[in-house]
Amino acid sequence: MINLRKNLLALAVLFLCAGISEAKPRQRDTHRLWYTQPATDWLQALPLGNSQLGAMEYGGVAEDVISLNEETFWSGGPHNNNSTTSLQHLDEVRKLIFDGKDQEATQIINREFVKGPHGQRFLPLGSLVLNMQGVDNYTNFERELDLTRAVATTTFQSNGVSYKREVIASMTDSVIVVHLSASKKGAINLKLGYKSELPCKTVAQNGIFYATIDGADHEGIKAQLTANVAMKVMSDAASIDWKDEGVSISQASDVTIYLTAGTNFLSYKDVSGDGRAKATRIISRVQDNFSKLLKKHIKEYQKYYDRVDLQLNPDEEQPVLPTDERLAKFQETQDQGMVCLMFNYGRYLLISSSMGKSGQAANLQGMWNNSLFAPWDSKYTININAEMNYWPAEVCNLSETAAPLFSMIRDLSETGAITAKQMYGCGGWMAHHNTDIWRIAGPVDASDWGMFPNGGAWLATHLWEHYQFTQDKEFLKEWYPIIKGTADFYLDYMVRDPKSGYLVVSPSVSPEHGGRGRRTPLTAGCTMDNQIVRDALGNTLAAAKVLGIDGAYQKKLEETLRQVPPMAVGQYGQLQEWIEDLDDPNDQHRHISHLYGLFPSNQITATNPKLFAAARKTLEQRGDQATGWSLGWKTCFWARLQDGNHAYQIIRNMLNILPSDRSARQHPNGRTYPNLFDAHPPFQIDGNFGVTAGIAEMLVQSHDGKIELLPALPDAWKNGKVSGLKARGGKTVSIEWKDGKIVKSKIE
Ligand code: FUC
Repeated sequence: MINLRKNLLALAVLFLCAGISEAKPRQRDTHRLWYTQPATDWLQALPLGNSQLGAMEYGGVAEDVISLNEETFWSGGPHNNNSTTSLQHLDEVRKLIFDGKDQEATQIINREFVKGPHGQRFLPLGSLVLNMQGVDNYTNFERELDLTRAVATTTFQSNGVSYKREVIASMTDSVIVVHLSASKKGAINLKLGYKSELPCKTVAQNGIFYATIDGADHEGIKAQLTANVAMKVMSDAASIDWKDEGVSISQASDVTIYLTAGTNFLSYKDVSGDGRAKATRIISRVQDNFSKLLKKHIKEYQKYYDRVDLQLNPDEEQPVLPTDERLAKFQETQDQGMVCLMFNYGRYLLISSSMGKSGQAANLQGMWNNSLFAPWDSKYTININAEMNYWPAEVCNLSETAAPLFSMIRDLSETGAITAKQMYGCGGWMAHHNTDIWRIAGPVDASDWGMFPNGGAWLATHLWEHYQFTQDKEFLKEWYPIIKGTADFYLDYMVRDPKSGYLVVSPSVSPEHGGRGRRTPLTAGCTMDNQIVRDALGNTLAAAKVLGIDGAYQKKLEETLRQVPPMAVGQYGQLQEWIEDLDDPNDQHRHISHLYGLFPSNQITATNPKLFAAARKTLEQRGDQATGWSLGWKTCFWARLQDGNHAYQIIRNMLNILPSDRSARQHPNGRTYPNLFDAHPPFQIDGNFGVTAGIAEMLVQSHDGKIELLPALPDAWKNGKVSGLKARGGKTVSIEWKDGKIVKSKIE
């Protein structure tokens, strides 16, 4: 490791020295995905989004498809999934767990606690289909996604005419905009249509084309949402023919298509909105021509994207290859521009899928889904995945993108208060391992996954982190009751373990994983429980201190914290996942929940060498392969262990192509699709966000009371610079290094 120790010990105060030199012109292909063929499936298409509307652009020639999403279009309607019988069985279940009868307890939970429904589905909106005449034979095809401007562009030539198609999800005007232009006057002859796998009616009225798409019933919950798409066209065409089945545009050289959508969703408990009126209002309001809209969009987008700049080995020659070929060769080339591209893509995806207080948080697929039945319903798994989505938010200087997450937390603090009271007789609020747009807080699926009572408290740690990074006291004041609500829940929910005498969370599971000799994951006081409790109570305590309130309550928190089981090192030198030493050193399960204390929390740091070494042993035992999201987490873990080379090895394992066609079978370790979406497989966006956070974490850390620069720099990142990353305490960090040694740095 290049000069690691020296860099490690670098304290903030030591680096208030020289400023960073002017950044070189951007390395273009660290900010651009490009291809020489149209996409033949969805995992080759390129994502665009303005948080409310999402689009996947295929870049077809004679036929192009733009697959669409609207963030509030989900199956079902307002409901909850709280059991009314769990409370009367709670004591019995706890006793059975303490007596080692986890199987009997599991049966009761499956019968009395997990009653369903098990979460609703995020639905596809349908697709805009563009059929262009006279371009069957084409040359010089290229399509790209420019991350510096959030624009997808397709260009080709046909019959001596140059055609260009640009697509944006406008960040300022709530519309998807498709702009087509041709070098020859009148060369564009185009038909626009709409298709959806859900029941859909289209109609043309007063120069607006509408599609009305029915929602879906799911698990006995009736569809209460309808989506409305509205589209209009501005063009120099000789004629535009509006028909209910589509729009025909003849002899144009310039066409701008504006498309928006709305549903009747207003909140998790209110579906009395009018999606058609909303869509009509938005589409009627947009009057700007493409170049004006584009300018506004780019300006708004760059406010966020331009905050951070990362360059790794910038003087190294980079392969000039289409992105899919470049990715396929990465194991050989180890071209670090590809790592930068992945990092930039993560920032792009977060800006595109998560903005605005009234927006929806990024779900398992961000906001891009073309399937009627998306994997895991494309909902929110809150025993790791939804949290991982937001790991880059603060450190990558994109605090604003967390606003939709905070709105979801606020909703859950309401629905989860009912769950806490009704299901467990507790105050405060809680949520289990899954939720959806209706903010269900009860357990789903079955005890093995569902009986995780810590989803709400884990989410709420993001509120405290936001304060840590921004030092915004007003924010802390506003959100304190919700942070405190998670502590209130544990104060009531925890019970005394008759064996150890500690206060433990019960019933619980260490996410989706059981220990040796146990037949089910059901348990009490597992390591992750205790770590999350320490954060929930500890963050509440720290917040109360900052705000100077709740003196007596602070004492109670302190007393309780002393009674939470400490972390333990087991027989194989590993950090124990459970209160008993049940780990199997050959087990390579994807969830490494007990290392929550290492990342995202800060309970295991180099200042405690015993736990630090045990965490390392656990990671070694779990190996370097995993599902996409688990690799994202492992990158963060190795970064926190300050082992840059190992963190980089995990990034390499992630940057392993998984083709989206049949040849996928030959790539069992493929973890990144041709469009750079992360592969669990299937596609899950959390891995994209996890690795983005991990790369940032390799460069700057601030979780242990100091700012560390280049704490986990791998040998492969010999030279480089980064600017604009954030550290706790409201600091902005820039670093430049050569031969692994810092040459310039700035902390503002
Ligand atoms: C958790 C994980 C799975 C998957 C799902 C969405 O259940 O264990 O691997 O990522 O969430």
